[in-house]
Amino acid sequence: MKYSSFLFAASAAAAALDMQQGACKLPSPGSPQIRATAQRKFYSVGTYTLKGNPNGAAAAAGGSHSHGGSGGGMGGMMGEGDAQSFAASPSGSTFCGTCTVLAGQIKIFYPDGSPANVSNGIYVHHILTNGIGSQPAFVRSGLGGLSGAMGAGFVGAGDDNGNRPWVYAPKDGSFESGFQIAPTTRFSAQIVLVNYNKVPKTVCVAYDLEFIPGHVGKKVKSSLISAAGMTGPKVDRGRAVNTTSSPMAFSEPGYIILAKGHLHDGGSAMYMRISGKNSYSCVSRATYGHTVGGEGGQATISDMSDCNSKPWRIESGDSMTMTAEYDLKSHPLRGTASGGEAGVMGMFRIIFAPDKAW
Ligand SMILES: *[C@@H]1O[C@H](CO)[C@@H](O)[C@H](O)[C@H]1NC(C)=O
Ligand SMILES: *[C@@H]1O[C@H](CO)[C@@H](O)[C@H](O)[C@H]1NC(C)=O
Ligand SMILES: [Cu+2]
Repeated sequence: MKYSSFLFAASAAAAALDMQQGACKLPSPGSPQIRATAQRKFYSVGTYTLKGNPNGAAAAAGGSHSHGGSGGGMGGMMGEGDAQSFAASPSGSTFCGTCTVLAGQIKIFYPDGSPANVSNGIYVHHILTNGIGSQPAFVRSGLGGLSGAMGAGFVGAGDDNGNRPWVYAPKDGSFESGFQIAPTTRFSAQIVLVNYNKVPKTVCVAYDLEFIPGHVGKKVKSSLISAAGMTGPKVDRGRAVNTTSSPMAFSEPGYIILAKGHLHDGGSAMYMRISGKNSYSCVSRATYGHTVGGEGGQATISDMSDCNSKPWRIESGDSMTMTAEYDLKSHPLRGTASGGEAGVMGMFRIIFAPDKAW
């Protein structure tokens, strides 16, 4: 579809929308993926209206690249000029009450229940949902850990990682574990979206959760750990470059259930290596595919592979090193709707099931 007709169709659809809150038709989720006996449901945290963007998707296709390539670091986290931020404060009773979440994924819908996504101009910059209340760190990550600053990371989505569920229990069934919540558990959600449409859009943010009622198995910890401290990885316009962390030691024994890289556009892969009593490696590779505004737009990351085929045994003192690889020759930084370039990040989301209850 040509861009002009895309916009015409989009504005006709928007005219028919009214801005009522909380009204979203949610499709029924599929069957459970981790345990056949689990339940699966959609829970909405709210309806959000995004302002129209004067430059539309043209900005994503050809940003003016006005700022340098030294890496925007945390700018990418907190939002560039084009991102619109909302805060939500769901509690356990917004979700499944007293339950153990085995897997979760955020899905965004228009009020009629159709998916809002990058093809129709809605780009998920970040949705981070953190438990309020501290989660003792399982890795001594120094500055690179957001784990210290935030509670346990619940289901989230990033530029790249909305397409696969976060998994809190081993798929191979070797033990039971999950993200345990209670009705009074409080969360703080930061919802950062970009609207590449010229017209306002209303979307509904829903959590697709697979869970078991009650508390079962090991209570997981979930942290986002950076390969490049708070400043973000290096980038170079002319070639692919790696940024490698210093070694970070695990501070308690347990199992890694899931490791999944988080990159922004421009990134090609995240590498993790663990050595000590145990040794593992994980490559989480970016696939580019989706385009902003449909055909002909700039390619953005459509998938990050993850490592979760079986749990990895970890002993206290095992050491982890991470590398973030950015390749701007193959993939430009995301063009922001205000004509600039988006910042970069290089992190791993780690879901850890400690031996010791906490
Ligand atoms: C976006 O949703 C539409 C359905 O409304 C679908 O056809 C399209 O493939 C989706 N695009 C992406 C990138 O998921
Ligand atoms: C980055 O490091 C990984 C893992 O060691 C390696 O496979 C890759 O080739 C490196 N890339 C560059 C650009 O050096
Ligand atoms: Cu990010």
